[in-house]
Amino acid sequence: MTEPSVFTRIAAREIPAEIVAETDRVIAFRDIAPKAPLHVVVTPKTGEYADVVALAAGDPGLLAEVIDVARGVAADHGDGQFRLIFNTGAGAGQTVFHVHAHVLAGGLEERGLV
Ligand code: DGP
Repeated sequence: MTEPSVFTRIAAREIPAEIVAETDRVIAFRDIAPKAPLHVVVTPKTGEYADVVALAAGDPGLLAEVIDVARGVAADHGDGQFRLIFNTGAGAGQTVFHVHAHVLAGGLEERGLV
């Protein structure tokens, strides 16, 4: 059996995080190293899908739920506009192989993110 990922452990409340939204299957928490005033990780609570390509193929409804939670976070904590990033593969900067979206909002232009 593989070790639970850091995100599975956050969802299980084994590792503390600033949780900002949650559904039965999805959790959203502030990134530990924020790249923008609003930087939230949105992820399924369980880690069977390593990346967004696997999630889209295996459970598109869960992917839609991740995106809807991201929408809600951006609406509740900003003006509803946001950048959504799924790093896919180590060469693209993915470090946690438990699919997750980065929600970035606020000050994106100043940071060269748009
Ligand atoms: P990625 O590079 O796309 O795999 O993004 C992983 C993100 O997860 C990275 O921006 C930092 C964040 N992260 C990793 N470990 C923790 C943690 O223990 N707590 C929180 N809040 N975020 C974490």
